[in-house]
Amino acid sequence: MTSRRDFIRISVMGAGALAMTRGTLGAAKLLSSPDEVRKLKVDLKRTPTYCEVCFWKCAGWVYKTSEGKIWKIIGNDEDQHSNGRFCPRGTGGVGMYYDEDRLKTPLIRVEERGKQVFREVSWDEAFNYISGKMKDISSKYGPESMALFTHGNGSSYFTNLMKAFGSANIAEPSYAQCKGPRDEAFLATFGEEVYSPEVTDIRDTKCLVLIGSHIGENMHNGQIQEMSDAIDKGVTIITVDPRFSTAAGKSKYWLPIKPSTDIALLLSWIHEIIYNDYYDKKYVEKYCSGFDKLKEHVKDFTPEWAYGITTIPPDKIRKTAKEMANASPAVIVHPGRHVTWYGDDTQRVRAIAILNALLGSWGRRGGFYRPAKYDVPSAKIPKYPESKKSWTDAFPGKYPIASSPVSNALIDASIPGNNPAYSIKGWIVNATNLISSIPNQANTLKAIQNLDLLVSIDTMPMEITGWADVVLPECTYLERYDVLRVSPHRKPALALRMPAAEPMNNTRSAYNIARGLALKLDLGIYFPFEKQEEMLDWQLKQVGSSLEEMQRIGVKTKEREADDLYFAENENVTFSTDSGKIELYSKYFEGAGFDPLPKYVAHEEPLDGFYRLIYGRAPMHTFGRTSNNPNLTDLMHENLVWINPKVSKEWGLVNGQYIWLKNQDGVISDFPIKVRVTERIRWDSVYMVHGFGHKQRQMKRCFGKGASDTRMITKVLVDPLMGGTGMRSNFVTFVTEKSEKEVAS
Ligand SMILES: Nc1nc2c(c(=O)[nH]1)N[C@H]1C(S)=C(S)[C@@H](COP(=O)(O)OP(=O)(O)OC[C@H]3O[C@@H](n4cnc5c(=O)[nH]c(N)nc54)[C@H](O)[C@@H]3O)O[C@H]1N2
Ligand SMILES: Nc1nc2c(c(=O)[nH]1)N[C@H]1C(S)=C(S)[C@@H](COP(=O)(O)OP(=O)(O)OC[C@H]3O[C@@H](n4cnc5c(=O)[nH]c(N)nc54)[C@H](O)[C@@H]3O)O[C@H]1N2
Ligand code: SF4
Ligand SMILES: [Mo]
Repeated sequence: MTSRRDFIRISVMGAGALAMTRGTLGAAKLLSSPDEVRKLKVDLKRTPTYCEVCFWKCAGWVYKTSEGKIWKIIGNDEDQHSNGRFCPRGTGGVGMYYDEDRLKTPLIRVEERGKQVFREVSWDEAFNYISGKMKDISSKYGPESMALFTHGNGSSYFTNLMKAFGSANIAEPSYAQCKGPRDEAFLATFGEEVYSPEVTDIRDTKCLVLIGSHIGENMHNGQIQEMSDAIDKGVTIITVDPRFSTAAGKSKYWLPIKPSTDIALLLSWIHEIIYNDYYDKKYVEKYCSGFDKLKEHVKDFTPEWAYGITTIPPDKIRKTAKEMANASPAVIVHPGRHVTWYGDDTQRVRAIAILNALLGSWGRRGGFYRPAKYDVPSAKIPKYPESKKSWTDAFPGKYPIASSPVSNALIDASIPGNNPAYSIKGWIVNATNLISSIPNQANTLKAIQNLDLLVSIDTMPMEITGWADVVLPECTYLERYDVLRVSPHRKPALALRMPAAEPMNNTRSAYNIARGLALKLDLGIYFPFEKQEEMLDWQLKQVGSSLEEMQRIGVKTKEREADDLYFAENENVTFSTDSGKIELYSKYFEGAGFDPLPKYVAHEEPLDGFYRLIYGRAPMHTFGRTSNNPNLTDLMHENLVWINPKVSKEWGLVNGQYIWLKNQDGVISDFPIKVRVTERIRWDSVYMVHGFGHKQRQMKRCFGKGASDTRMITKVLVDPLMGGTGMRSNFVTFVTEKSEKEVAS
């Protein structure tokens, strides 16, 4: 069994390598370990923050040099998300501040959309332009014809602005491109979602089942630390992945499943667990409904049946089912996070939820804990105007169980040819690079070409800014206050982000941008505090703290009100489902016209000479947002395409060779990608890391480096229940020489 030290090596390596990077940080000398930094802290000014490099939101301290330059970020020891330790990306976050390619001042487009000819303008002119267009759209089509796409911590301010304006069309890609199916599946089953950070009690688990979740490359900090601790305590890990992931390397069982067949494996595990009486009878009897129907449903889904579909041998299915049962209830079948894979994703995650229920892991130590959080009041503002229409009215009846707005539905509603019942005419896009986060780029661009207004708020000249009418430069997280972090965890906690430096150039914080726009739209009453810090201080005082206290401590944790992290023995629990029980059989899905129990349906297979394109994360990057980060490009500057040796031999491809990828619709990657020949991927698939292949020349370090998976994802399998975009439905072949025509296109 590998040790914890070995598993988190990448994190240490990352920090070490960063410490050795060149002058980009502007500091004379960089130290290599947080301990050394801690020793020095008495001499240095430190400012609390929480990280914005990914959405785990680790809290930490920003240190400055004696000359006042931002120097180093380390974890806050009090913080449950980080336990005092940042991942390499978080440590490298300083590079976001020092990136010389950052957006510097507001811009207004002067030529055709996409040509990227802009003029520099003042904030006042930019706000006048945007508010004028928004008022036009509102008077012609109604305020509901504006939509907001947003991700990250500025979201709440733009959400407030949009709601005050009269539109509820507010979508985050973290729903329909990420965890939406899992949230809906867990809501339908347990009446509760799994939140972020996930409420998986990994540190105390005895058996961890990872269905595609590639923890170790997926570097969500607290999660990876808990997994390392569990490894040290001898946890059994079962990894289901067509690729030998980092997690597979730490696993007792690696099940190299044929992609897209996971539901069959899950059904056969459920079969094994029920028909061998492995399930937690007391728990199922007390808390669950629909057991008999489930039992009948999985009657024929034997390991032999699943073998024919998944290529996983029956004895392995049996053994792994037994392992789960032995560990029950301290077992976690991980719900995953980015789960929009094949369009049947809500049903796949429902099977995962059902399996957890049978094993009695929900609400149990080593399974899923009950989270707790601070209840921080929002500023007192007038009631929002009633929105007469919302995204659900654009295509009535579509995605009936979606509990959040679906980004791709809003995009589709912006294309008049789709005949939406009403059209979206203007977008505000905050901190999301829709060109690379939404599949089927041609569709997104078509929507953009039909808009009356596109505003992009970003820190970097990313692809989306190139299509905008107005670009508003936000300062980085190191230069601003932000919402208080109140994410649920084992104990309620608050974390503060405050500026460690003045906003560079002519940039502003999301709060100031949203409030500035609100004032121009005569909606200033919805932003009653002129200064964000006044609002934070007011909020903190409502929960017994203050800005002054939080500036000193960064993170405030309190004890839970009751000792209820797990269900008590024989506790009577009412679940927030229709029946008050854990619904193994979902009447809710049935009522909406969907399968009440998950079914396996076969997916399309690659044609000869084509391979399924699968993708994932690299430890040192977050999507495409870090691709130009001077610290992180030092660690990884391009992605590679993983190809099985059998395939490379057939094609005469060698390690290190650059090739282009071409998909089933004839789309060719914009840039060549380097081949990595490896046994670690099945022969029927190829793998690459998401977030590379940037086309924006303004980002000098990452332009043209590697290939974009999104460019190749032209076929999307949309989840009919909630609108999630399944993206692993594309097949690629290899182009070793690009013809002149292809290069020009
Ligand atoms: N093909 C493909 N598509 C995917 C995925 C995939 O793996 N493959 N993953 C999906 C998943 S799981 C998710 S969660 C989504 C994520 O999708 P996005 O949220 O779009 O993520 P990023 O691509 O990182 O884009 C973030 C944008 O925010 C900007 N930004 C960074 N910091 C700040 C800031 O402080 N303020 C402002 N205003 N802007 C900032 C960045 O420069 C960048 O333009 O993508 C989804 N789409
Ligand atoms: N370093 C780093 N960490 C991150 C992020 C980041 O950008 N960088 N992003 C964060 C975010 S927002 C998210 S949502 C998560 C996403 O991370 P996760 O939810 O852990 O992973 P996925 O992207 O769903 O899945 C990637 C894995 O699925 C495997 N896979 C592909 N097809 C199949 C299949 O058909 N069946 C099975 N069983 N496996 C398959 C791939 O080989 C790969 O190992 O990561 C988070 N953590
Ligand atoms: S996991 Fe890493 S990148 Fe994400 S918030 Fe934490 S330190 Fe930042
Ligand atoms: Mo995500």
